[in-house]
Order: sequence, then structure tokens, then C-alpha cells
Amino acid sequence: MAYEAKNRKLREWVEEVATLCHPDEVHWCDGSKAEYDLLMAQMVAAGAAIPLEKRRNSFLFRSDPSDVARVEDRTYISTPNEEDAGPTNNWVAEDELKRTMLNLYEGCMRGRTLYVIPFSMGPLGSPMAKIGVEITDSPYVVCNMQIMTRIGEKVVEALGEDDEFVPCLHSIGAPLEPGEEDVPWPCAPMEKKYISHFTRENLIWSFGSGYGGNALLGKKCFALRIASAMARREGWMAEHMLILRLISPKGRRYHIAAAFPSACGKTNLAMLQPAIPGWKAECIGDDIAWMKIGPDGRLYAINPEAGFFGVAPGTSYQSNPMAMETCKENTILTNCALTDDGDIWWEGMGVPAPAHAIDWKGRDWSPGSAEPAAHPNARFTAPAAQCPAISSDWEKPDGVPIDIFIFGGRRSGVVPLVTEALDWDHGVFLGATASSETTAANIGEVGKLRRDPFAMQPFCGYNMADYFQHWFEMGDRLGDKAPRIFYVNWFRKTAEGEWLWPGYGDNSRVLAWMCERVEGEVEAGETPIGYLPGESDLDLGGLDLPPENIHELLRVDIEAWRAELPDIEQHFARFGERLPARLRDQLSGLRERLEG
Ligand code: OXD
Ligand code: MN
Repeated sequence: MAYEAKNRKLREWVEEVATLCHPDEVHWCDGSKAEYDLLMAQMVAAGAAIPLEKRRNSFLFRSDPSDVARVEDRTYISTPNEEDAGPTNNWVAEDELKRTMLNLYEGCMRGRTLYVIPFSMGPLGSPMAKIGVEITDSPYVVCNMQIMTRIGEKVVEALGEDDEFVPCLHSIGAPLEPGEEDVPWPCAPMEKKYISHFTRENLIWSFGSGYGGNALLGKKCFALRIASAMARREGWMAEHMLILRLISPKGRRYHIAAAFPSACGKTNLAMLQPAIPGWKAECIGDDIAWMKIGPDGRLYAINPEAGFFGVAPGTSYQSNPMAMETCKENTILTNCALTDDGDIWWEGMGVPAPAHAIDWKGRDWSPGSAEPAAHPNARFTAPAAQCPAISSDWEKPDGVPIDIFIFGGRRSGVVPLVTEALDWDHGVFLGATASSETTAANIGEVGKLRRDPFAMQPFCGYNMADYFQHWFEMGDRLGDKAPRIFYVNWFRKTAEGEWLWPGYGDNSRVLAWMCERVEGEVEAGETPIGYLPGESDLDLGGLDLPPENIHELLRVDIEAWRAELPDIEQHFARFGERLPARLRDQLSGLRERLEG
């Protein structure tokens, strides 16, 4: 052991897991650069990682084709009663799930090293930070965790002798027999993958996958599923939200927290470069916000992560120049294509496709090949501190005060570019009914419409009906200090499939309108679905947008909205009696306004 852990519970847990999983060795991660370099060198030597000549200290990994995204079907919330997990989660009784998984864990690390990764979600020393310890047999996970969280000896020191931590057990589920040769991306078959959360005990057990949120347990498992359950018990919020600071030409700072489903442009918005003169933006986080009411009664947010695990395809100097700059060095790339000159490439990178590349499955690829060169859920893992747009306050221990919440999704029709909630309860209704066409971030059908309340459908660690109630209660406590709530849709298309709105940096035009609303500087039209800007209220200066586009983007199609009602009713019906009455009232209110 490189250092001595004082925490008795931690020492005992590591011993217990080692006895169960039979690793060849146990390694306590110190979080140093030397450790990272050594693990990478070992993975390069083993053929699991490819160093990239064109990006300093950056490496390409190719996953097994069966292990490319989060597996929601294999993700479990195990609560003492099934009703406490609710209809949006897969539930298995605690005992049964533990029995199944203990069988899988038995001897699962044979031939491998068990790594102990003490990590902090949130800056060490922040009153809002929380400590976890991940045990894994994947060196790829160790290196990713070193970028995505704060790891190592300093965390164990902060933990002290008796402090609580969240134990996160991970195994790729691929033991090696003596003499058996390893593969570049070992993992277990789909039917043996389990991503399990025991929320009563704040416990995470993950088996069989090495990819992203299935394996980097600080992210979705801890910072969202377990933390959301903790947050409800303790009166705070753990949300699937980016955090952005927008600075007006007058120098007023607005903090925006925005929730969109996976692969709907959260990272792009988080690193927004405003297209309108005089406005500046700084990034604080791109995926998760932990928020608490501060002494002044306002809601303060921190980004619990330390890196970005961004979707690569579609990221370009046009869509997100800041992300492109962020992943120039010290970056882990997964499932991108490899170019002949030792760089990576992906679809939508904004540069011509190379004449020849090696695709994410390791095969020769050239333009016109039947399959994409990069997997649609290919990712970059890069340190947040490397982002040129990162705010100097991104690690502020007390967080930043939130002025604006935004919800949204990917809808080619019906939902206007922007709507402001009529009040907090209506805002909760907008969050609770958020809908989006599915993307490649989750294994499953792409492009199918689904309700994704608060973009938390895959991430809420308890009954979503109780989560809605928690939002109402937070609003009651915040009173007139509550952030204003808006709903956006950057993804509207014409009947011919053309985008109606340019998106990206031009989204700042919509954000600026929200800030003006917060200041009471601009009027809005009241419609049955909320407040909308008039066609001349958005600053469209310098934008070559046909007037019919803006007309369509801000049009409320009453008939189309009426047609949404049955789907919302069905969505709410899933929650039965547990659905808060205040949401039922909101639905009746909407129906009346649409009929009125
Ligand atoms: C993510 C996701 O990786 O939401 O952030 O899938
Ligand atoms: Mn996410």
C-alpha cells in the first residue's frame, strides 16, 4: 500500500472485496501523474490504448462492440419496497440482487489488479462535496476517474478515521485464467451486466461493463442516482444539469442551470460562445449540478465533477470550439476513428473525412464505407481546467447562485424555441413533462419520442413522483428567491427536415432574453403554454434568419398542443396516486387554457 488509510470501514471493505473477488494484487491509487503515466504505459504495452502522435499525452481506446453506452435496461434501483423505486426504474429486491451479484463477483478479478480509487465529488473541502471510493479492476476506469473526479491520497486524508463514504464496487467481469491472453477491452456479456444502486445503504455495485456511466461510478451512479436520493432526504438537489455563467454587457452575472437529456447539446451550451456582441459566457459544469439553499435563501450550485465526458461526434470548431480546444491534449478518446497520421477523427468534426482511417472497430475505413468511422456515442474525457471557457469560479467551494433553470429536449415539431413558465409550479410541470427524441447515449432505439422528466428519467434514484414533489417543496422553501424557469427547443425542423434555428452560439440570443426577463426589462406574451417572446423581442442582429423561421419557432400551435395532452396524461398515469396533486392541477390548467 502506497499509503495507510486511517478509515477503518474503508480498510475493512477493501479487504472484504479482495477476499470475494480474488485479484492478483491490490493497488491503492495515489492520484499522481506518475501513476497515471504508468497505467497508460501498461495499457499501451498490452494493446488496449493507442498513443496519439498529434495530441500530447492523449490515448485512443476501442471498446468491445457490445459495450458502447449506458445500459438502462440493466440498471437497477434497489429499495426495500418496489414502490420506492417507482415506475421509471428497474427494481429487484435487495437480497435477491445482492445474491445474484455476489455470485458474479466471486473470483471475478482473478488475473487482474484491484484498484482502490478514493474520490471526491466536488472540490475537496467544499461543504457541498462528498466522498466515494471506487474499487475497480479496470485501469482504464482509474485513468478516466483521475480526469473526471479528484482522486487519491488527499481524499483518504480528508476522509478521516470514521467519516462516511459511498462504496462503489466495479468489475468488468472478465477474470483471466492463468496463461490466458487478455483482450483490448474485456467485459461481460449483456445478460451479466448489472449497474445496481442500493439507495438505503448508499451503495453502488456495477458489473460487466467498462464504458462511461456504467463504470465511472462517480458520475451517473453516485452524483445522480445515489445523490438524488440523498438530496431528497437532506433537502438539496442533485440534477442532470450544466452550469453556465452569462455576463451581460452591463457586467451583471447570471448563473444558468440547464437540464437536457443525454446528447442534446448540454456540453455545447455549457461552453457557449455568445454570438451577440457584449455578452460573455463562462463554463462551470457540463453535466451535473448539486444545489443547496444558501444562508441568503438563494440556491447555490457546484459542479461535482472535474472533467468532461463529452460526446465526440458532432463536436467541431463550429458547434463547440471550446470543447475542441479542451481535448487537444491530456485526453482519453474512446471509440473515435484513428487517422493515418496519428490523430483521431469523428463524424461532424468539421474537417473533411480522411481518405483512410481505422474505424472504432479497428477496421480499415474510407469515406463511403457502410458504417460510421466513429461510434455515435464515442467520447472524449478531458480535464475541465483545460477548457478555455472555464470560469475562475468553477471550483468555488460554496458554489454559484442560480438565477435561471432551463429544461428542454430534442423535438423536431410542436415545442417552440423558448417558453417561460407562468410560475414555479408551472415550471415543475414543464420539467416533469419534458420530452425528447432518443439519442445514441443509451443503448436502444434512436429517434423515438420519450418523456424524460427533468432529463432525469435514467438517473433518478427513487420514485420519480416523489422527485416531482421534492421540486415543489424546494420551490416552497425558495419562495421569491427561486430561479425563473424556462423551456427551450433548439431542434425544430421544417417539414422538409431543415433546421429552423442555427443553434450553438446563437442560442445566446435566447439566453439574453431570459436574462432580460429576470431583470423585468422585456415584456412577454402570455399563451396557454407559458410566456413567449414576441417576434421582435429576441436580438437577432447579424443573423440571417428568414422571418418565417422566427414566426414558426415562436408559434403556439394550439391543435398540436391539444394532441400532446393524451400523451402527458398517460405519462402521469404511470405514477398513479403518488403523482403530486399540484401536477394534476397543472395538467387541468393547461387543458382549460388550450380549450379556452
Ligand atoms: C452522459 C449521459 O454521459 O448523459 O452524460 O449519457
Ligand atoms: Mn449526462
